[in-house]
Amino acid sequence: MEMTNRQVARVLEEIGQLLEVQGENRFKVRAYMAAADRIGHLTGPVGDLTEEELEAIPGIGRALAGKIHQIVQTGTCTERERLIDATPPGLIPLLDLPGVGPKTVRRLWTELGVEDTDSLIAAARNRRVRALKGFGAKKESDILRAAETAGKMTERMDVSGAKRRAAVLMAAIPGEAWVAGSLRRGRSTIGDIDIVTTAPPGETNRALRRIADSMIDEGERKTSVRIEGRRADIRYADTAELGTMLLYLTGSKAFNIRLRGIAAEQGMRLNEYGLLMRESGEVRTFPTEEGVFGALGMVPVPPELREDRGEVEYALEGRLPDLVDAGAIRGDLHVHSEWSDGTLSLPDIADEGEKKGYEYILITDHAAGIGVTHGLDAARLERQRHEIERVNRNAACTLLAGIEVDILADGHLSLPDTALKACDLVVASVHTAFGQDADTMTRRMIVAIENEHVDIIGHPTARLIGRRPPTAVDMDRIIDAAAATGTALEINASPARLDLDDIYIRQAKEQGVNLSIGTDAHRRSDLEAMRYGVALARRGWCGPSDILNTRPLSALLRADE
Ligand code: DGT
Ligand code: CA
Ligand code: CA
Ligand code: ZN
Repeated sequence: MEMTNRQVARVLEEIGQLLEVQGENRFKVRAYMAAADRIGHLTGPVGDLTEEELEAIPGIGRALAGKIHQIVQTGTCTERERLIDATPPGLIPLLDLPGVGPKTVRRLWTELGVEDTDSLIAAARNRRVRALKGFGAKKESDILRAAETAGKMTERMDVSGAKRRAAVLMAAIPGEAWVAGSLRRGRSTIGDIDIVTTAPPGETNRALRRIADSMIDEGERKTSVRIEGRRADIRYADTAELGTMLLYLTGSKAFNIRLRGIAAEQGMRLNEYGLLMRESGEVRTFPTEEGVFGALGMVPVPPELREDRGEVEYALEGRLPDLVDAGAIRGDLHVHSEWSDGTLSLPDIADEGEKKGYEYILITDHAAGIGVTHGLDAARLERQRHEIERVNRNAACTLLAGIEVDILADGHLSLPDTALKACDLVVASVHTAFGQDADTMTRRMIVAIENEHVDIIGHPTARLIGRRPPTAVDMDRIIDAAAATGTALEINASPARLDLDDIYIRQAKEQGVNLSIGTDAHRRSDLEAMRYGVALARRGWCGPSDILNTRPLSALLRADE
């Protein structure tokens, strides 16, 4: 497996951080950080360089060249392994907490004996962190909040991890199986995996025993397993009862309760095995969900809507909203190339777009700004536009020249208006100063929304599932401002983000705000995330006309005028 320059740079950066946690020589720390930067900026693959050629790079000496060579070959090096061995494993995740760097981790460890998230939370609650020189009560409460959020957030899986585990289970089950629960409803995070199957329980349990980490509970009606550290519930159903079983296990709980109420009003009792007619005592069973909905006098409710947020009333009246589906998507509006921190070349992206049957892909590399290495300045952006024009001459999928510009802490953008004006579409996003209070963050983003060159606000809350909480932004005000200016809000489809929440998507849609779905792809496989974004749009009750990237190219660009 070939390591990308970016991956090699990450390993070097990690070594630098671990050296700092270990309190080692700061020149050595700096040498690794500088080497990471150099490797990140190389034009060709680092794997093509010999040790001698590596050594010829300024700032990379013989010892470092040897280590880089080792990293390219094996993904790690003895120095990194030594550091990992010397560092309590619970300390390493602390490096990812917002506002906590290697220096802080070192001091928490050596001065307070903190070794993991739990001991950090305990130290902060006991007011021991503020006692450290230079820390104080404010920093202590920031750290406590970050540590508590991180702990809570890792309790749920992101959808890609859930899909991967579900696929392993489905492949092992000797018969037909269907995903149910929150995963089927397209939620952005998943508590546990739910699967319904008509396969024989005995044989299935034996098969599951072979692939699961452990069996939590094993039976003829249902079995629970642990797979890759997470829980999955497998429910056995007869084909004749599959409709009510799938309906029950898909939920949500609130939707199920409503449905039972509807049944009760009509003199019936609904459970996972069928529909009991109270008067006659007859039990009707249903092989499909459609049959159950029909018997209740409802049109079938798509899984993404099943939250008891008004969909039941609509379904009883037979007029559910027309929801966007994957087939209506004509392009991706957020893709990074190797011009910034992505791995794909522009021709690669055009090829991928063609394979997907897309009409267009908006190239949105990072603009130069705080915290982004490789960001494009105005000159490189212009060069990229020429390259895009060249690629477009023989591409079936049109590349659009866009940019992902940073919304700086005061709302100004990290590129001048003249550079933005030349873009087909501009995505503006927050990538720094995440900790601003609600009012500052909201005003900051409204300045960007009101900028006439900004077309789309990228990942509006900047959350990273399981890793960084949403900013304090007041989404009501953002939606109002987007509605007033005609600026679109992004539904970021990356499973790491899935940013906006469905309730805000629906609110934006209801206020006439356009939504754009972008994968934020940095590598080939990331482009597959579009379906998660579509599921989220459906959860926000969006139809095709609410989504910018269902428009044909000409209409999309007209929206920019
Ligand atoms: P999760 O796992 O937290 O992401 O969310 P779900 O919706 O997958 O919830 P889960 O796994 O606890 O249960 C799966 C489905 O089973 C749920 O969507 C509806 C149904 N269910 C679970 N508990 C109850 C309950 O107490 N009452 C009713 N009516 N249905 C329930
Ligand atoms: Ca579940
Ligand atoms: Ca469950
Ligand atoms: Zn971004």
